[in-house]
Amino acid sequence: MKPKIGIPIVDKDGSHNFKNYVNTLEEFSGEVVLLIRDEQSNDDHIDGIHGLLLPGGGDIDPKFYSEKMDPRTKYVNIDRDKLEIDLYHKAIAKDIPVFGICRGIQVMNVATGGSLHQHIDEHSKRRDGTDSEHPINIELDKNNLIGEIIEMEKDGVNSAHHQSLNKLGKGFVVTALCPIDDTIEAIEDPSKRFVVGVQYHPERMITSGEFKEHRRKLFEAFIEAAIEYNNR
Ligand SMILES: [Mn+2]
Repeated sequence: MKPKIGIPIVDKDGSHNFKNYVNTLEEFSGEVVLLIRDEQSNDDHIDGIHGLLLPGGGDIDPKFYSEKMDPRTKYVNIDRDKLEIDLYHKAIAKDIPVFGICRGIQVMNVATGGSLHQHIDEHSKRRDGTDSEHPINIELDKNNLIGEIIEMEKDGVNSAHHQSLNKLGKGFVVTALCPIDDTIEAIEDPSKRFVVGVQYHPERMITSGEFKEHRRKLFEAFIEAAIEYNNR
């Protein structure tokens, strides 16, 4: 049986923007469930899923980490912030595997009391709209998941974010950094079976051989964790 992977959606028409995530999860044998909050019953259907994917998107309202809005903070959607923070806590309470991508790693951090840099210059997309790229150093020495999954201390990733993690959320360890400026590129909660966040976009890392491998390894590991959760 394919594991069911939930992706939070605040409005039904929003599903179109999540095509990349849906296609990638299906490619690695996940069944995608869109977690649309039902206002009538307030049921978010978390009970039926075996993994939670927190996808990319606009910025989180800085009130969730007690800071004033920087004018460069953009595309804020409070309903989405609330839904994703709430689903994160519900998933954690049940030890459901969580994989956060870009905005997703930021949601995980803010949900646990961490904060964000509201604007950094060097990690955005290129002027032509394509993802930029930079090296990452992966922590291999601490028995962490990403070290085990990627099995390389140095790799390259894409980059398309203008915010980044500042104060780390409770329970997390940093497992990958950009060596140029020490921007946090991956975190995980070692007390959980699979709670991993990455600042880059593995679902879009399909261009070169090396990137492809990184993408495959991460998604296979997430799906594997969801299968294990389902079989527990
Ligand atoms: Mn980056």
